[in-house]
Amino acid sequence: MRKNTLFIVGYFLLIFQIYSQNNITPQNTIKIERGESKESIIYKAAHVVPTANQLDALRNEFIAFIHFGPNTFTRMEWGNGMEDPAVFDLKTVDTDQWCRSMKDAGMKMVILTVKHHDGFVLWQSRYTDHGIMSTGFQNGKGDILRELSKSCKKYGLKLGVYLSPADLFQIENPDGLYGNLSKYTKRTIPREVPGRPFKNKTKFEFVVDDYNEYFLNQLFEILTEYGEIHEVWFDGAHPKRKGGQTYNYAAWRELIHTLAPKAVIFGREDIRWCGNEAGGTRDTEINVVAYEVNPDTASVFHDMTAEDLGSREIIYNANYLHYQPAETNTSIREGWFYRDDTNQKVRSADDVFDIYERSVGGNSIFLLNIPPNREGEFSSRDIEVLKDVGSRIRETYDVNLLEGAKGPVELLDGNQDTYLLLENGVDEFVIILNGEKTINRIMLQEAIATHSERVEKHAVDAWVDNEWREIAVASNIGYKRILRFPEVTTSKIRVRVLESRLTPAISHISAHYYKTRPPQLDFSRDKDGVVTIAPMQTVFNWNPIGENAADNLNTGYEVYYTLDGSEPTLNSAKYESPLKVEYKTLKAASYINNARGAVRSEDFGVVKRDWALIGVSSQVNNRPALNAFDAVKRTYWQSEESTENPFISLDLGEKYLLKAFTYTPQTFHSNGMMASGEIQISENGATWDTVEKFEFGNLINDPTPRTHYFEKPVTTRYIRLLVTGIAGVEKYVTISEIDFL
Ligand code: FUL
Repeated sequence: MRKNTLFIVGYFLLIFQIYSQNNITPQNTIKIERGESKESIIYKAAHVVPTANQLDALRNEFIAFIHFGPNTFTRMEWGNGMEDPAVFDLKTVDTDQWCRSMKDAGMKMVILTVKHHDGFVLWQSRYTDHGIMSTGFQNGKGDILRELSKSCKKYGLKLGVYLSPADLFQIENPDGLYGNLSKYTKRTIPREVPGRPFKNKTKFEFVVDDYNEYFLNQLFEILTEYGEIHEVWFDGAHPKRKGGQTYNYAAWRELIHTLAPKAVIFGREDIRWCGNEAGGTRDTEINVVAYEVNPDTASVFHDMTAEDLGSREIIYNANYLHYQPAETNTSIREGWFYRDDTNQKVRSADDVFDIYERSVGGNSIFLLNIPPNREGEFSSRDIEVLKDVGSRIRETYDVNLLEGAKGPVELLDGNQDTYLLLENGVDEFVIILNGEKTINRIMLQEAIATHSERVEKHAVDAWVDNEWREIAVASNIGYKRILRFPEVTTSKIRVRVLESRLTPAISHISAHYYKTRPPQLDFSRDKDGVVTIAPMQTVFNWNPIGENAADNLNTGYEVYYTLDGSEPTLNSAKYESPLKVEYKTLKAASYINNARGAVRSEDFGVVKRDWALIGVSSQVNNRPALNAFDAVKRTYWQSEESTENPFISLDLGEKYLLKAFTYTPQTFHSNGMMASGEIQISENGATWDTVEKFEFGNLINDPTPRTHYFEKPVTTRYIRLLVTGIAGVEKYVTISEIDFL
């Protein structure tokens, strides 16, 4: 009796503590006090909500990135800042065509790299000559941002700008402003330039140095002269730094908030990077994230790339809780810039649609890069993919199979502002369909604007054979969760919230059907050159009760392939069992009846079985040089730390005619990435001649295989790879695989 009374009193005290401490209204950032109880922290987390701009950004869902500049012409991933502006040899540009394709894909906004790391500007800046004004394009009068902003208006797209804080032109050029150790003094932004007045008369005064002044002046131009800007994208990547240059972010932010009040800032407090450039979204992408310092006033870029940013365990140790959605950014092509239409791979529509469902349907924003080519257009291959993806999105998600269904009306009314509160012990709801329907997708949304993200785990059941069958389980919902499962025919579905923070508010449920296509294929080759072709194992965010989803979905298909570079058809060779492929391009596609899936193509080079190691600069104990050519991606060679250039020399067993070399980096960490090197050959394996030099950019963020095509093919048996540059600070190299084509 006494014990019970104490328990009840304790319980009420706890509730009182939570409510008295935390009688809070929803906010974008909430401070956690020292020694605060777990319950109180959860209470606060359940009140962290997006700003109006963040909510709009989430509702954009699918947006475009455009990487365009000197790299488009030099075919580099990163320029060095010393390029002659004339390399940007553009004759025509068709931004209407870009916008039409984005609309076809269902995108709502486009972000243009108005200045990438090389410092070259794509608009008519008053503050530099290093840009489009110094090229032959439209006699130096061209302005890509202007063209794009006009097309955006015409096609109803929002516009965003990527302005790289890292600026190699300003670093390398002797009069460059970056890291020039100039004094911090009071400066007026914008600095007036005779003959080029601004229509916008706003003036700012900031105490900044030369580079920050330059950056602010440029922000002023792009935020006032090109219509409403909806996103400003700050890249955290820095190929180089100089002079201890720091950024006056408080000034940048004040200027952005004043001049572009609708813009979200990427890389800072508004939008975070998802942490990879491959299109991966976390299984649990919670946008209520933990911060040590106040994200609204912090002066440095935050690393928000850890796997877990917002679970209970993480937020219990936070000083601030902040709402910050992730952007899942990736490129439709290998690399961020256009290179060519022969060797540069383009993602299939299957791939892009899969990323769409996992990112948008995983509580994040999908930012897909489509790099225009040297004619200033999207290449036809990219256009086809965008069209196909757009029609898949419309065909799947514009048809709601809960049309006419019965259940809580707030969930079915198509209005994101109405919601069902799961309170008073109710943690599930049932929807009665308008007859039997075959479905394989469910979409759920929470009322995040008012109630934050509260669901931590949920399950969906379908009524099959007179009982409930669980068809999907996932963690959070947030802005949007798309659940994917093998098709089921049912007349009733039930959603169960299994774990949550306070009372969840669900605003939407719909059911859909995606017509499954013949599966995408994957190749794997062993040391003997034998290739196995199998359906790609897509990552599904659901647990279909012990079933292997990918295998279930991928039935009834056949695979046809070619080895002569031609496109596979039903008349090509049929794949029955693994086959040896050496020195050839393998192209394969799956078929279900007459429908063909995406073509998978890969150049396979010299088989590595008879290769021998004839020299290596050094190797650490458990990472021997042999790992660099064992045909196993998991293992890698690591040289010892040294200031000397690492190298590895190989005997290929016999003479081969080689036209390219592929470097596959290890993906366990970002140290030891090979940024540049030389290919050397030898007659005897003793004396070496350099025949090729290569450079690879952006390996730390994007550790995908890189191929360097030789200027002239070489014939050799002995070959050496000399590493002349390593990305990052570590002075050793890591190589998962070397291949010669
Ligand atoms: C990275 C950059 O280094 C790449 O070149 C690209 O712009 C990508 C979006 O961000 O950090």
